[in-house]
Amino acid sequence: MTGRGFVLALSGGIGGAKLALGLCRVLPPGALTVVANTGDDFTHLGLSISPDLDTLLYTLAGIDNPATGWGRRDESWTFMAALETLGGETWFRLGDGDLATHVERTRRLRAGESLSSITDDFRRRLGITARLLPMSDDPVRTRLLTDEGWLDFQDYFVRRRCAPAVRKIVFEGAAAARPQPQFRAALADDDLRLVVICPSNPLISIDPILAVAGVRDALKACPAPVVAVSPIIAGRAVKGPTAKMMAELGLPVDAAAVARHYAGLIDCFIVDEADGPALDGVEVATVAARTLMESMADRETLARVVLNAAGARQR
Ligand code: FO1
Repeated sequence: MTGRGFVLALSGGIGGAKLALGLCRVLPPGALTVVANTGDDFTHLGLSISPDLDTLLYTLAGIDNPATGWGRRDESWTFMAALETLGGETWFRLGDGDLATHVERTRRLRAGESLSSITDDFRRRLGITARLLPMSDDPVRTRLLTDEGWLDFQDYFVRRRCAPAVRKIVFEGAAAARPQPQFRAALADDDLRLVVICPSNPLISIDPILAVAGVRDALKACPAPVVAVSPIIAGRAVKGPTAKMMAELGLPVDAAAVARHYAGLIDCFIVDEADGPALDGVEVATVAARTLMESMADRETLARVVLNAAGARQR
């Protein structure tokens, strides 16, 4: 990647945030825009909580909890302990510092400010040089039909620890949701050099973004190459329920199934060395690389692989 232009990354969850950080560190300031899934968002204890936006805010600001990938590092838990004594709901863990994010976001949303505007202010205050956008300022809520009936996303993911078997996933509100304006504009911007689909769970982190009205078509019409990174390595997900969900939905649990899931949207697929480069039944160009991101160097190296793959495949 040389010269002017910017990169757009679609991300949700922990894995996506790791690559977003790698991209942020190898690109010039202001050359990265990250679009976050908001299908995980929910109202809890009267607070508007946006987990994937917060995972990106904390990760890009270097204040994320390295053990969990969500919430802040060096947290204290006085609020949770006090809530427990009062019989409040403590299944969704809110650290004292993280609580400030939810309280301030809720206050500003109630005052009529958009999620985008609040997010942009938060990222600037945290010293983040990348632009961070919610996929939409309209509400979209992921819900799952399981063998225990319909569950809201955080109920399924946190309270039930992904145990119920998933039969169907829906994104309530997505068809009526408008893409965040700068996100929509970026996809048609001549300065856009690359779109990266980060190694997030395709079913619950990327699909909600693609389900927002007009996004899939805008991505197909996008002049820039679209490169996706596989979240599956040698048949297993690095973290979270991706593999379990794919199996429950009847998908083969391998990188090729992810490439097919993105068929028609991507120009290049980055797979782990354990799986690639040849993927049976997959037409799209594939590049094999180390996709497990343990160190900061791993994050930056994978980011460079993604940028180079795009350079090699200008539409
Ligand atoms: N994930 C958990 O597994 N347990 C939690 O208690 C938890 C709390 C939490 C608080 C704030 C936040 O931004 C994220 C939090 N997450 C928690 C992760 C959350 O469930 C996200 O939706 C996942 O990271 C998937 O994107």
